[in-house]
Amino acid sequence: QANTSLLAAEPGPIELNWRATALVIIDMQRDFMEPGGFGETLGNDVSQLARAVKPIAAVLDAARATGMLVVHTREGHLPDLSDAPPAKVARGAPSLRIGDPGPMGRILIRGEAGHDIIPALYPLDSEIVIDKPGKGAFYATELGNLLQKYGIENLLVCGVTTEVCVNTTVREANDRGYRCVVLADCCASYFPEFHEMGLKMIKAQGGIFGWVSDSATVIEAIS
Ligand code: C5J
Repeated sequence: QANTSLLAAEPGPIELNWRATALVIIDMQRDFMEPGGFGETLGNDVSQLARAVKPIAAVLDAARATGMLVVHTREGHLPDLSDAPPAKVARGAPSLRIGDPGPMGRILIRGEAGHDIIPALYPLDSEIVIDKPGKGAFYATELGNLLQKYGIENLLVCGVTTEVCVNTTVREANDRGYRCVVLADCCASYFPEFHEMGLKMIKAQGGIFGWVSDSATVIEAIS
């Protein structure tokens, strides 16, 4: 594998130095993906997210084989909710609020079964796991420092949900100078139309927040 290659993407191809590129997998947690978690308590159809799992697993396998830096994120809060803004906890009309006991443990609380990453995409011990209290992966986390330490300039971004935590993280990363390539088939939303628009927002205006590509294109480029 060459260090640098041109990746087909929209709004146009992007030259990537793969040694300065990390795979970032956003919030593939049971609380969003499975019945009984945070996503479902908010009234969402969690089956909408399942389509992203296989493409992410394929990219993850390829990334692991090349030794690419892999970062997984998890949205959630401390058991005492001291990092959960009351305005977040109070939001909406969920059947269970953040911190309430549910079938997979307390909703969106670190250490509970529902907060953890789904078995199909479980991190290796050598991979970075970022616990984040917000939607963006940079807010109140060590992610920026870690990416700097590893000399990362580009992020391949996957995960859920496209318009919420993926978009927020991409916008944060873009403002910090990272070039983000979002892998369309590796993201999903409870609302298919938000997924489409979330991707369009990233690549519009000449790539105002970044680029959009897909799993097969990346796997071919790095394998
Ligand atoms: C949401 C996320 N949708 N990971 N979180 O609340 O996108």
